[in-house]
Amino acid sequence: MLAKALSKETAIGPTDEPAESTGDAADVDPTEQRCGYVAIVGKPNVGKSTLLNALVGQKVSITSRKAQTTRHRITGMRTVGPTQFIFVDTPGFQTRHGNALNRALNKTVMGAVSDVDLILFVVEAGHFNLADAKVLSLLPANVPVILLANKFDLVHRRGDLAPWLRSMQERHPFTEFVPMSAKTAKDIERLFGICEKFLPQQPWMHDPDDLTDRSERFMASEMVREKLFRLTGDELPYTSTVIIDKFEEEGSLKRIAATIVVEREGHKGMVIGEGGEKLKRIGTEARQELEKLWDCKVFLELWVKVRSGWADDDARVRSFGYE
Ligand SMILES: Nc1nc2c(ncn2[C@@H]2O[C@H](COP(=O)(O)OP(=O)(O)OP(=O)(O)O)[C@@H](O)[C@H]2O)c(=O)[nH]1
Ligand SMILES: [Mg+2]
Repeated sequence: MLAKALSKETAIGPTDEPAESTGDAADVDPTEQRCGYVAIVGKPNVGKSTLLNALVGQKVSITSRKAQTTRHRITGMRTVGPTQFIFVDTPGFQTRHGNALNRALNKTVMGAVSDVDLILFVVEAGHFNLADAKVLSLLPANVPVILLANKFDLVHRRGDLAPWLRSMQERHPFTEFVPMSAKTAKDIERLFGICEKFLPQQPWMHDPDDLTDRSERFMASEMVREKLFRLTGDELPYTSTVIIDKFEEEGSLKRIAATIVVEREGHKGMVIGEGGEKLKRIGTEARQELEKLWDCKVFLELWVKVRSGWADDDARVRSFGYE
């Protein structure tokens, strides 16, 4: 499990300020502790993972301007005073193609919302379309839902938001409306206060320094995937994935070998780039992030393989680690 014993530079607060330190377990009487699950759901690309990272104060979930970045249920924890928040980031709910990968992603979303104390339903402030409506229709009736109108910084005429908010009120009995930006520290602080009252009084489930329940191996594959998403143009379809072939530790060095799996021979060239330039950059940037995250030296070796039709093949999708 990845804990907070990480280098100071990795502390990415929502903006320039590093995240405030978490509570000291010894200071809080277990009978006064609060702890609970908060699921973050919404259509692709609305900023769910950006929000999770800001709430946790560290990058535990990868982000990009492309849709379908998150493909797993990713838990991030933060303990503030007597309260331990366990946030659950989810893939953006897929409404377009019904391939095996998208079915697996949607199953992950549904599994994540079934047993939580609170749901943050994330939309882009001022927008609501069929894809948002589909996600909303799937939320369980017995869990409080907060409407989180994200990317508020992009709304130029804020007065226009009032009629939109009224129309949203008619769509679902939301417990609260929170217009905010996942990239603004003050908004993130405010959100903790809003969510706290929904969490039950019960002992913490994690060490207050834990950041995520995901393994280092998983973080390595995700970091490579993030760079792949960010450094290749829109031409590379989302049907690529990363598998870790080797993860070895030698003292303070981690040796990792990973394979980027793409669907077509042509995609392979896009990932490798001219003279191997693109692949080299993906590797360098992923290695640098991992070295910061773990505060140790990383040796990362990358390969590219073609597996045509993997995203349409249930067995293969499962074998690549999707539920
Ligand atoms: N302007 C602005 N951009 C934001 C905000 N929050 C997120 N973004 C951007 O929106 C894009 C998508 O962010 P992600 O956090 O990857 O979105 P997601 O909902 O997790 O996407 P999927 O995992 O694909 O479903 C990125 O380019 C973010 O930088 C915000 O509050 N304001
Ligand atoms: Mg995401």
